[in-house]
Order: sequence, then C-alpha cells, then structure tokens
Amino acid sequence: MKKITKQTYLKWYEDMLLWRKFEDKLAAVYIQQKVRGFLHLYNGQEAVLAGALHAMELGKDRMITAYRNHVQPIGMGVDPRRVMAELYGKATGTSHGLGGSMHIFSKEKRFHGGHGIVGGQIPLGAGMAFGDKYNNSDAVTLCYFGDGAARQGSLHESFNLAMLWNLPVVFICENNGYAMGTSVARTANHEDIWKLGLGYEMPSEPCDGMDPVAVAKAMDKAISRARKGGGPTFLEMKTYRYRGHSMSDAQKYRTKDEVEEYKKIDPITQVLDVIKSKKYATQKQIDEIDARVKALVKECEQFAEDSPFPEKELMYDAVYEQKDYPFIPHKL
Ligand SMILES: Cc1ncc(C[n+]2csc(CCOP(=O)(O)OP(=O)(O)O)c2C)c(N)n1
Ligand SMILES: [Mg+2]
Repeated sequence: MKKITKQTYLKWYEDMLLWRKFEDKLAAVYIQQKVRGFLHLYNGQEAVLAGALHAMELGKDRMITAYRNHVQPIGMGVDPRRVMAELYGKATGTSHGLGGSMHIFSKEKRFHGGHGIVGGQIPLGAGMAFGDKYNNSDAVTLCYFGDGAARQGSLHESFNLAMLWNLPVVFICENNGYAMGTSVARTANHEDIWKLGLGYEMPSEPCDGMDPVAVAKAMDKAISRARKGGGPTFLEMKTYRYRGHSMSDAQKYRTKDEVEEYKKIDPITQVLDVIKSKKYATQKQIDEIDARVKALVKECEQFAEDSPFPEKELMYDAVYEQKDYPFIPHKL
C-alpha cells in the first residue's frame, strides 16, 4: 500500500475540510433557494472517500455511487466550481446544469454518477467492471451504496454475476445507520450487512468508516485483489451522517445526543488530532489550510452565481431521437 505519511494526513485534512465546507455552503444556499430540488449531504462520511482515494489509481479506476454524490467527483479531480455550478443549474456545470444535485458525472475523471434509484447503481457498477474486464483494461470499479440499498434485490443479482464472472469491482456499503428515517435494525433480522457477501463466497468484511486509515487499508486490499484478477470484495463501512437524509428531514427518528456521540469520532477531528500530536504542521500552517479552503468555497459560490443558466435549446440536445427506428408492428 502507498505509505500513509505526513503529506497524506495534511491532504486528508484539507480535502475533508473542503468537502465539509463545500456542503455547508450548499446547505446555506439551498435555504436561499439558489439550489433547488433534492439535496443529500455527506457530512460525517468523509473518511470513507478520503481513505478510498488513497488506495485508488486516479485516472484509471472508476467510481459510481447514489445521490449523496457532490464531493466524490471533487476528490477525483473534477473542478469544484463546476460541481457547484451544476447544483445551481448553470450552463458551466458538469452536465451543463441539466443534472443537478443527484447527477454529478465526469467521464474524463471516471466518476459515473450520481443515481437516484436506490440500488440502481449496483448492477451498473458491476456492468462497468464487466466492460473493463472484457476490454482487458486494468481498471477497478468502486461501487458505493447505502445500507438501505443493500436490502434491494439488485444487490444479490449483481453479487452473483460479479462472483460468477470474477469482475474487478469493490462493493462498498456506506452504513450510515439510516435509510431515510428507517434504522438498519428495522430493515432486517441482522445488522451485519457485510455478511450478505458470504452467501456468494465473496471476500467480505466490516470496516471503521470514520477512520481514513482503516478505510485506506481495507480498500487497498480489495482494490489490489481486484486488479490482480482476484475478483470482487464487499466492504461495509460503519459511518454516520450528521445532517438529515435530505434537506427536508425533520429527523424525528433519532436523538440529538446520538448525533453528538458520533461527532466525537469525527473524521476531520481525528485527522487533525494526529497532525497536532505528531507535529505534522504548526498552528499557522493549519490556519493557512483553513483559509485556503474558505477562499475556494467562496470562489465556487461566486463562479456559480456569475454563470449563466443554459440556453433553452440545450434541452433538445439531451433528448434521444432516431427518425428511422425500425418499429415492428404488433400483430394479434
Ligand atoms: C427504488 C427506490 N425506492 C425508494 C426510493 C426512495 N428513497 C430515496 S433515498 C432512500 C433511502 C436510501 O438509504 P440508504 O441506501 O441507506 O442511503 P443513504 O441515503 O443513507 O445514503 C429511499 C428509500 C428511491 N429513490 N428508489
Ligand atoms: Mg443509509
């Protein structure tokens, strides 16, 4: 595995802080109705992404996830200004403003969305891995989904075929405790989601999803296995989301104390504690990182505000049309 160094910790701190502040800004502009539609935030779950990025080969490996998808493309190298603009529905956005919050994509950076159908991305991720295997490419697909999505039938079909065809895919369940307002305990007779892989003889294990080091180690093992032709792995990341399911969530299904308990093991604080205790940076250097993050988030907001909305004609470019489609008449 790539060594976890002082530089790794500093990068983790700056990246995770950017993602957190970027989304805090989204929450603020959502209330101002500048960002519309649904908005699902990732606050609390950042270590799952930070650890994975450490183990991935960026530019080669692919990622696909559900609708909680604003910060992953930023981590993979997409310009955060364009992600913010997409959320504003502006022409400079990653999908020219036609996708919005739940559908961030970057073919170039190999980030494949952004999917609103719960569990829909699981077979898509397996399919992408099939494509890479078929084309003898060396890429591994990271396929993310939630604890709620883990209860969908599509998971079982995908696990079965991924094992049968020995696909280069890592399935990652981000168990943040809830599927909208439904706790994990209410969705099945067991809470060890990682065990779902065992029925398919898929290497499967749980992992501390609040600790980027634990995530990086587990991901490195899984990605290396897939790249060497060893097939899929299933990892259950135990994590937590601080905000509601989406911005319109009264959160009556959990206590404020529970949220506060998880904040004690916040991934950003954990990383900052290591930086301070190992003297990886002075307070002045930490302040500089904080200021850089603040300035970049401001720049993203300004870019989105200043960008134009797409021209109406663009709508017709995005509609599929085939004039000579060979319809076969239906006969009784
Ligand atoms: C097929 C389908 N069923 C139901 C919904 C409504 N829905 C949207 S998000 C969600 C909960 C999913 O929870 P989880 O998979 O744990 O992901 P999280 O939101 O916690 O990241 C549900 C039921 C949907 N979008 N698609
Ligand atoms: Mg969940």
